[in-house]
Amino acid sequence: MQQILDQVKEIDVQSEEIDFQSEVYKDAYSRINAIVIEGEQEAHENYITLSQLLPAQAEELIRLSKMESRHKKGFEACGRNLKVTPDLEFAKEFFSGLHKNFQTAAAEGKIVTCLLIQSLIIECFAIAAYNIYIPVADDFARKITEGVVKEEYSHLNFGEVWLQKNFTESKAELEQANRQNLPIVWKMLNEVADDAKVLAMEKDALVEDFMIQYGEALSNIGFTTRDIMRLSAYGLAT
Ligand code: Y39
Ligand code: FE
Ligand code: FE
Ligand code: FE
Repeated sequence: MQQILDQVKEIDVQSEEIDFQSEVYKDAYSRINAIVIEGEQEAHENYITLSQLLPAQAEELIRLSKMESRHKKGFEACGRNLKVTPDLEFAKEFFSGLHKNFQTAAAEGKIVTCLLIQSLIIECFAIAAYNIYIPVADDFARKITEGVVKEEYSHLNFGEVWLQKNFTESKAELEQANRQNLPIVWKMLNEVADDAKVLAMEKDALVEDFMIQYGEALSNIGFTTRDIMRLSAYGLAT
């Protein structure tokens, strides 16, 4: 218990020491905030696309897509609160690899690949980033992010449940989609590492949290520990 209290205190001190109004903080925030806003926008669109690919679950998927637009509004407010203008052009470029792969998969009716990209990879990336951000966020953004991350777990759960039910038929496509898309995630993490560091978010912590979330998701779907080791580190060469 004392250990937990010390940890909480340490986190508190850490976020008190950050100057949220410094130019260097606001500059880094203009990109990270944009990434999150663009990510939420694309997630919104991706769940609408998934609702067309999975008409039996359209109602639930539309519900998820609406949550994503609320998340976007929340993060826009975080940027306004710090008087930061998000660099949305940078963010579009940042997501272009996963975006293109999702679009192509959707056009080919590859539901498994779409679910892997949005509901596993992007949701795990979001959960890792939001969990690492919460202790070092300004008070306004912390409250918003705490509300958002709870919902991201339910989006991840949607993908896990569907892929677990259809595991046998999906396995080969999951392997292939993982090989195609996981290296893109490591590249994205490298691209954002310096800006994240300015916000007091360490790259190692982001990688670790992502691997934990993603590994747990793969396990829930039905992969063996051996498969998970191989899949979750694919393309990671730091
Ligand atoms: O499902 C979702 O809501 C995910 C789209 C949102 C993307 C979040 C992307 C977070 C990456 C931030 C990297 C900061 C270090
Ligand atoms: Fe979201
Ligand atoms: Fe999100
Ligand atoms: Fe989400």
